[in-house]
Amino acid sequence: MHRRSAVALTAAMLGLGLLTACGSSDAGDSGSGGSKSDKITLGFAQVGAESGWRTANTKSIQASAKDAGITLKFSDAQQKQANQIQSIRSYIQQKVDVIAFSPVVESGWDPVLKEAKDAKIPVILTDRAVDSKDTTLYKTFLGSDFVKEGKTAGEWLVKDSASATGTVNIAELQGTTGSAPAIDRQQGFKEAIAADPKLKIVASQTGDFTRAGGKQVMEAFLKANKNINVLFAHNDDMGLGAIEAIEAAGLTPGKDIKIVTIDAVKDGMQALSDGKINYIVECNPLLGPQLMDIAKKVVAGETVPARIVTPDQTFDQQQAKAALPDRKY
Ligand code: GZL
Repeated sequence: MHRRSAVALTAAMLGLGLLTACGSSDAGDSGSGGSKSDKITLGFAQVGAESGWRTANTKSIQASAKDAGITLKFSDAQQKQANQIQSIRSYIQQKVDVIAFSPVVESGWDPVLKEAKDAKIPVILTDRAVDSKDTTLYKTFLGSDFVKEGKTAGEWLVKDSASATGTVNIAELQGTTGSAPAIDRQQGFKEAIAADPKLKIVASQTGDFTRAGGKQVMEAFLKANKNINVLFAHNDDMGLGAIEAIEAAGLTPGKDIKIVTIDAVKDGMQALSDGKINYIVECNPLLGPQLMDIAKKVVAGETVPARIVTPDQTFDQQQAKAALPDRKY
């Protein structure tokens, strides 16, 4: 019998209380009596709450699970890989139906993903990727193309600097060291600015995707470099922190130092509208609906594409002004 119809038949029999599902977990099982409800239980191990983007991403996942009738077990790793690994192990012990997570860094996931595979629990990568060579360890990677985001930011700078005479000194605030978005955005940006030899990165350091990190590192950049012309921040939050440092140094963000960032969260879009940021490449955090759809398909044994790319757009000042009133995040 085809797997899908077997699953459908099992679900029907479960509904009639004719079967108790094997591997059911009593924790959080809202089913009545001995039979497990046919509700899917998804274990999600989130990176943390480091930025406006992450907050919006968490809200999207939580709201979408509710809308989809999926029981969500959720953990916040406070940007520590050990905490994410511990959460995934806990979900395996609880025998959830499916696991999803946004890997805080690319490396070091094979052992725990092999444990999930051995437990026959499918894994969905959301937002960020892992560098594992064994792609059977997860069903799909749902998220934006970070290399393209970095490239788009760099291409804007090449155009914007076309009429500049002399060297354009660039400071770069990198995201979390070892994370897919930091590695890929840096790569894409570097590839794009190679088109114009006057564009030079004179300072580059991680601000860990946080506002406080961006402010602290920008203060150090400004002390060490007297002539920074442009800031490329891997996310809005670090850019917003850098704006505080730039203003405290008596400079005008968006004019004395042009700023290009990635995410397009509301606070970033407001700064763009106010002229303190000059250009933003969006990275859409609202992955919840797609994640729930993928979770249902994966649990039903359906095949899903190995890579699902989230579409992004870009904003200049006028576009930010127009988009702000309806901005969902
Ligand atoms: C990108 C996401 C990044 C955001 C940051 O998909 O992983 O992490 O750009 C967030 O704001 O902290």
